[in-house]
Amino acid sequence: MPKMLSEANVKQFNDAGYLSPITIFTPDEMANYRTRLGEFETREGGKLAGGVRNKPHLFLRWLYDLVRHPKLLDAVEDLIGPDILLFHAQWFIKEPNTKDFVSFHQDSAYWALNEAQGLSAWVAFEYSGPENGCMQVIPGTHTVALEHEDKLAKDNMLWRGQTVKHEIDPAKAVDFVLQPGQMSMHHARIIHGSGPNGSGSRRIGYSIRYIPSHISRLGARESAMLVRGKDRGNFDLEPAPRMDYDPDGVRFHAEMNRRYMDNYMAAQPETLLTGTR
Ligand SMILES: O=C(O)CCC(=O)C(=O)O
Repeated sequence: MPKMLSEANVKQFNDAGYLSPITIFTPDEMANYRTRLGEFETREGGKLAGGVRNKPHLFLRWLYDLVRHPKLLDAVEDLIGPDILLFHAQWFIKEPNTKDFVSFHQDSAYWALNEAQGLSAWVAFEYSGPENGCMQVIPGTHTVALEHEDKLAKDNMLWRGQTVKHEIDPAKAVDFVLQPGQMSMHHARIIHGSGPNGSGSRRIGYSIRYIPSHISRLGARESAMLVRGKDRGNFDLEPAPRMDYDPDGVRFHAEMNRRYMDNYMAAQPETLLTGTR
């Protein structure tokens, strides 16, 4: 019996590679998180750029609580099992009337995992819809690893501009329309991307990558956070921050982020690593 989702939800995720929308946080909980994000942005001088986009739950206690929220983890457990590592997370924030976009890609293409398993929970801090460049997926594309190329572009929010070398039929794209406090979940291998924000309001999501703990990396050893169940020793385990801007957490984050970025920028595409092409 699933803990939070329905059997039909689980089947939909397995068949189509995504599930959306899923309501996790109450309006009060999300209003509080939204305020905390505003404080974080102010302290970081406005736009979250560079390393603070990656895994700031390593030094922000409120965000650490969010990524371990029992309801959120129940939904993740229903799809990937009880032993769960949080492998990575990233802010995807689009300001009003900006050109930022995300090229269509498969996450697993550059994650260098020994199996393309796991999912991203994309938590909406504000409304996200077609007007402000919500995420889109191409259903059923999570079964085959496809070739990618790095297409760096000024407004592409992906560090490598990775783009799937595969014709995308826009008519097949499904929009993830989310209210604040809802999330979508997409499979590590599903083709997804998003267009620019042509609206007057911000689009804010924290995309949290969860994998089963039996998964390992093919590249250099990295860190991950055990959020539920048993560890299998494949990653260095990340400690909990005791408070916001915990000095140990800030130091740890800087080191882990450097390691993550080095590996990410050097990673070979999945098609070459696993010979799945
Ligand atoms: O936020 C977006 O538009 C894309 C996010 C994304 O690529 C991801 O969460 O894997």
